[in-house]
Amino acid sequence: SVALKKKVEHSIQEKQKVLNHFKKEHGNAKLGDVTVGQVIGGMRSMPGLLYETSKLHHLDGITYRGKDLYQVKEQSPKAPGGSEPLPEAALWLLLTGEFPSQSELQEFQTELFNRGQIPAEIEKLIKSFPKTMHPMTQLSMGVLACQPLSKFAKAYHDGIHKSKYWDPTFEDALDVCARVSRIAAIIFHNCYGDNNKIPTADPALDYGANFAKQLGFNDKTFWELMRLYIVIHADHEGGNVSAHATHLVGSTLADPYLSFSAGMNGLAGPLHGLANQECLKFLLDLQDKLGKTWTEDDIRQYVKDTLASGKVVPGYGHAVLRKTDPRFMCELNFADQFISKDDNLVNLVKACYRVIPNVLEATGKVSNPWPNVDAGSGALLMHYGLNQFDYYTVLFGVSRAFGVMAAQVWSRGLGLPIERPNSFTLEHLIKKVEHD
Ligand code: NMX
Ligand code: MLT
Repeated sequence: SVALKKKVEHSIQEKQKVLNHFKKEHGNAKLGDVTVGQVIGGMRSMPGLLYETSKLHHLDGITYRGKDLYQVKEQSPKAPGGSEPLPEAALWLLLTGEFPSQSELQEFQTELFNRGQIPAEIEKLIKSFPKTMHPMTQLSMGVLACQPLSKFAKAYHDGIHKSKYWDPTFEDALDVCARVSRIAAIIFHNCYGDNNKIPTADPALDYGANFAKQLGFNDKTFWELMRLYIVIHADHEGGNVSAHATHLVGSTLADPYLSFSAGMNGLAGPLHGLANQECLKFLLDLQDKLGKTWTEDDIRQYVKDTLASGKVVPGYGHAVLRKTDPRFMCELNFADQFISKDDNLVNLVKACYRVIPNVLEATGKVSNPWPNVDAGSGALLMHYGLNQFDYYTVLFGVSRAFGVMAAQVWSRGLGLPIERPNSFTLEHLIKKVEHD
């Protein structure tokens, strides 16, 4: 959309002035000290990144351009008759800081639909991936298969001036967001169905509905869930592994396809995105063991056994959050609004929420005993019959594209340099501390 590109260009120019002035005036201002514990401990809470699209607060959760998820849900344009925020409106918000008007939104929806087309030979390649390959591996490879379409890579090869990097990045970022749901739909049918019979996308539908439709789901409430799911998983500031991996790889001027694929490899780890698949498995194993008449005492014991066997309780804890993840609350609110009170799995999620934080707290070492987004998503998807839980992280990946790709447009717009922090051997670290 010409309007969107103009808005992005204008706000990048304005922000660039602020950044240049700020860097000149305050480039040497200190943000804090770095401790040995942080260097050894995965850089927890160490400031180190400029990331424009979202900011995480340890108690209030994520804000997209200053709006928390409840405000996003309330203020976002909705599908006709719907109550959930629209992913394409969230993408516009992440890129510009505001929601689109109704006419801007309609034009943008059509544009994304058109950008979502994938050339036949690339679709054929993605369809040839083995059924047994993990869907996240297929997602990463599917995105890479589209990399030859990169407009940034071509523009760079043709000698584009560095002040213009953001422009082909913007083009690629929108293409990646538009294409990723098509790639994901092909993967779904590769793994669990017949990839010669993928339902077609409908230009009259919004992004979330179209994605759900291509997966083979026609329940309108599931479409609402997909819209909400994509919006709440889209961004979680810059330090989480998928955003940081995308940002890091992008900082080399690798194009958005290469960088997003790298981010997806990080999302595929069980401590990050894959936790939602692990989480559902945890709940189903619990149901398998205890039947549907479990009690809170049963859950307590099951969690203690899990901890005693040296495993983490998936869906609980967070590196930054210190309270229940608002994304989990959005999931519970959705369940309360749309799912009947006798869904055993959803009730199990709620019972876990009553029981697990106390058990984790009692270990004395878990920094955040509260549920994160993964604790609830699987049970909602199961309710609508999406029970292929190997696939859940792909849904997360489709959503994460919206955040990390919008952020990449801004990173190139602000001219951020290649990332290159310092590392130490343990010996160097010990010597440095002893000599200081
Ligand atoms: N179950 C059991 N132990 C836990 C849990 C948990 N859910 N969360 C933290 N701990 C342990 C952690 O393993 C560590 O133990 P040790 O010292 O023996 O290595 C100790 O508590 C301190 O870790 P924290 O500082 O609380 O957590 P950290 O910031 O290192 O890690 C997570 C954050 C999210 C990786 C961690 O809480 C975890 O593994 N949770 C379960 C997996 C999960 O739900 N991941 C999804 C994250 C959200 N996402 O959307 O990606
Ligand atoms: C995320 O959404 O990326 C996760 O909650 C992990 C994180 O923020 O570290």
